[in-house]
Amino acid sequence: MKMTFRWYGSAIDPIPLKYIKQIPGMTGIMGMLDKRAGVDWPEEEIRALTEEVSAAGLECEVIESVNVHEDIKLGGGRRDEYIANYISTVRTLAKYGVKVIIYNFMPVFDWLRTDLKRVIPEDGSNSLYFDEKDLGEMGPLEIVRRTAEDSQGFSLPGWEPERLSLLEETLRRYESVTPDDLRTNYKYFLDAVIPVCEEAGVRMACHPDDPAWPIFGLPRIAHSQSDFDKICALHDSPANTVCLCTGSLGSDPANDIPAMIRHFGSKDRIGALHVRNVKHLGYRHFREAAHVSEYGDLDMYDIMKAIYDTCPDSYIRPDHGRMIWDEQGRPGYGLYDRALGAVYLRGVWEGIERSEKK
Ligand code: DNO
Repeated sequence: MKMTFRWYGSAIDPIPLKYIKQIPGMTGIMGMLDKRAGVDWPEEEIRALTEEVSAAGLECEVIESVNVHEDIKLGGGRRDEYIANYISTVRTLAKYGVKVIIYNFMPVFDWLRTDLKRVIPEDGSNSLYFDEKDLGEMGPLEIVRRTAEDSQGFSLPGWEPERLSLLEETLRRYESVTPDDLRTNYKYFLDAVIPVCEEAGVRMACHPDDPAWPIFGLPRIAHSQSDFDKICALHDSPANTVCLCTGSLGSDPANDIPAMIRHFGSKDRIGALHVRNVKHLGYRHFREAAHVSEYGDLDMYDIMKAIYDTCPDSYIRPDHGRMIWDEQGRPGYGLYDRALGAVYLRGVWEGIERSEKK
């Protein structure tokens, strides 16, 4: 298991690499460049990022949020141009030692919440919160406005302002798109990109829909085991993998997360994992929780054991968690609770490792 930490780059991440290095068990980061979807990431910036990370004694083998342009998802007129840029980015990342690229195929929105700092009454911390009822009342424009306001000036992954400025137009373009249409366009993308990944030694890892159901009537095709079976079958290759995000999939209590890890892990189809906990509050209603099993509804021992048994060499990162100790930071990406989460997960791992070796 390689324990990593999400890092946005020194220009926009308030957390210095040396703090990440000080978290016990940390081997590397899941890095990114803050780029619009569709852009070919400049080699100079990729080189600078990977050099900075390795100078800090950490690895940069996973890159996150190489976002897919809506034209690719919609099968629009300029998709070949955007796919060519994507392929060029894949090649450059591989050249600088990147082994896994995390992306998603969610129409319009990346992850979505109705409150970015809902106070947890039990301890006074706050965390990301979602209630489908509130979503219905707000509608897409209002949710974007509130998310921007609540993010307190921090950029949020997948919420690039340029893309959201086209929100109404993009929503209209999706009106007639069915899940099968989306899968057809997805296959077109994978058929072009995966052979390049195989040649370059990189794996693509698709992040699930978050939350794990359709929102605003948009087609969503990545929120259950059978969805990901279909995605893997669109272009069957060890380079076409799942980013198994326990919290995104776990927002739907019907998803059995340890079983899904075993299913995809035993087929070598997990490229990376995001590990976090959620507390179910009702129908399509949840909040994010401390990583520790008893504080949420996901069993972290069963999750880590499934990883240990089926894909023990995976890249993992603690995800989200709460904002604690009055930390002011990018919602979902505070330092403290993610660091506690990482060390807790490392502890669970140590326990499993020792008892298995007896
Ligand atoms: C949310 C993140 C996602 C993820 C992207 C990958 O907190 O896990 O934004 O990075 O979906 O493309």
